[in-house]
Amino acid sequence: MTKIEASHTVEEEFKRSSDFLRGDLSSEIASSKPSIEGASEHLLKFHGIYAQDNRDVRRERSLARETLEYIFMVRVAIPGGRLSTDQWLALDEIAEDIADGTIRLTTRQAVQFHGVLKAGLRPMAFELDAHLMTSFGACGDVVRNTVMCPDLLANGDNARLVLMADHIARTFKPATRAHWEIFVNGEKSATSEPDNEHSFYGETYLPRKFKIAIANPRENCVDVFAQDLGLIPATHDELGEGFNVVVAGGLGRSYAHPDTFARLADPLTFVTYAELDDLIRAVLSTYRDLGDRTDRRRARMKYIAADAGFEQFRREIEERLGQELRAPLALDLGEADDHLGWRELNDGSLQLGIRVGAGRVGDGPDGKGLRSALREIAQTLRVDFLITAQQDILISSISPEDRGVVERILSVHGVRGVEELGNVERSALACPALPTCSQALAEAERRLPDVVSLVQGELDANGLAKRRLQLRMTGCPNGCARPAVAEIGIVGRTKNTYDVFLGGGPRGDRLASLYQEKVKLDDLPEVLRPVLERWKAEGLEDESFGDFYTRVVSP
Ligand code: SRM
Ligand code: SF4
Repeated sequence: MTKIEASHTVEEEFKRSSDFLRGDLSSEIASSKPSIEGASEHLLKFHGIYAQDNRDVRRERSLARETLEYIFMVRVAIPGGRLSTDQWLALDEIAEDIADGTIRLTTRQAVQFHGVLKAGLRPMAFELDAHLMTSFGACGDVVRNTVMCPDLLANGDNARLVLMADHIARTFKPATRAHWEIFVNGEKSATSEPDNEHSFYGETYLPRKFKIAIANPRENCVDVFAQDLGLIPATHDELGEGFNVVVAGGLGRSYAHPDTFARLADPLTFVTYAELDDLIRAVLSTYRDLGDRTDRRRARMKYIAADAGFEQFRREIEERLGQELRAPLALDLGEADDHLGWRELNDGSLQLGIRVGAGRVGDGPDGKGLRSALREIAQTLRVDFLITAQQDILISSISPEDRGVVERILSVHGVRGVEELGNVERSALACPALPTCSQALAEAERRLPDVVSLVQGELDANGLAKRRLQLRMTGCPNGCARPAVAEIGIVGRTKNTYDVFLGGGPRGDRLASLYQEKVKLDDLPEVLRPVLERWKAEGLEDESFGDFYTRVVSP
């Protein structure tokens, strides 16, 4: 395969001349300017930080010739989404003291803080480091936060598997000490890291981000086919335990670039535990060397596989590995488990999954709400917290005798149990979009409750109230809440309109197709009514909406 030869993007030069992600960040952070721009803004992303402005006041400030309201978003990488009570309490304190009072759980089991001022960046990094967390590598052209089915973590009897998300995070995190020097104060850092950058990253790191997920072999709650590299535990008759590996997925698209598209990952091979790191390195080096560094919109690994053909892509990985890849084993991934409600774990302890609307953990104006409830639980009991890829939170390792304490605290704070939720609400996802995301074309998280009511209302009116329906909404086609694989995907097109995609499903193994363009949210019930009516009339018993749509309406 050949390398794309043309002039590289300016971002490539920013990386190359940054002395392993240092650039001018130290002086920029110390300056009195409220914002950070240019090369430093790009480098900042590797440190998990996005320079943003409050878009709700952008226009009025511009008209009044005032400076914009500059704020930062900080993303904390949390491998597999697992946190101790101390870590949760530290995040809660950061939300209160440094950010906008909320903790935003992400679709990759990480945490985001919004509304952070520049002066808060160093104190936050220091606080995170003191609790063995970091925002470093949560964004940027590197291996991102590794997601993992919470059931593998909390119920796992295979010690190697339980540690896998941590192992990947440690092995593939950039090794430069830049973050600790700039933000945490080098030598004193608790999570001190080695000095030399990995050879597989080099000076210019990857062409763009790279995403890894570890799925439960029984259910696809992590959307493993949306990843650059997905690992699905499997057992080979002769070789024993290991992973089926799928590669070259990705969901982002851009309206302005018609040659961008969503792609599902394809099965690549089966590897044993001992072979895994070398395989990941071979895939990463293929991507590092052959990814398009001339156009960031087409720089993801999926485009190498799509442009060259999957067989050619596979051969390139084999060449780098120095051996033939064996065939993958058969896959049988079921529908995603949302992990909500009470369940007993293998060790006899209990777990409670709580729905978090669009991942936003906060309190109401009366000071009561999910954030306070979780804080009180963390202060009272020694439990684990697990963030799911559905933006929800699980309280895990609860002693059976403490169940009443947890229930009382949640009820005092008005946190609803899963049995009180409507079926659409139960699985709906939305990205942050306005007012923080610079790429948002339309609202998402803030309008999700209205959209859920509209769609649930339509189900109720059609006698479908008890049927599950998976709805995901984003403010643009980058697809951060993974609408491209949802039964109903609502994707921001203009300020007030959305493209509606139908036909994905909870197994995450099928792309939804465009059903109608430029729909106003108020018109959604009318737009969906004909297909929902057909689902009721023509659907097989227990056939999901996505399966029905793909079988009958748009085969
Ligand atoms: Fe995303 C960019 C939020 C998961 C595809 N994503 C962004 C930015 C950073 C906007 C920006 O570039 O300025 C958003 C921050 C907005 C804000 O104000 O907070 C953002 N993405 C999110 C989160 C928080 C959505 C959520 O509701 O939870 C998720 C954080 C994940 C994490 O913890 O690491 C998030 N983003 C995803 C996913 C889903 C996934 O990874 O499972 C995707 C689709 C999968 C994929 O990567 O193909 C996704 N985000 C994108 C893209 C398109 C990338 C592409 O190459 O196609 C962008 C745009 C970009 O990178 O330039 C983007
Ligand atoms: Fe922003 Fe678009 Fe991602 Fe939503 S989908 S957070 S609008 S980049």
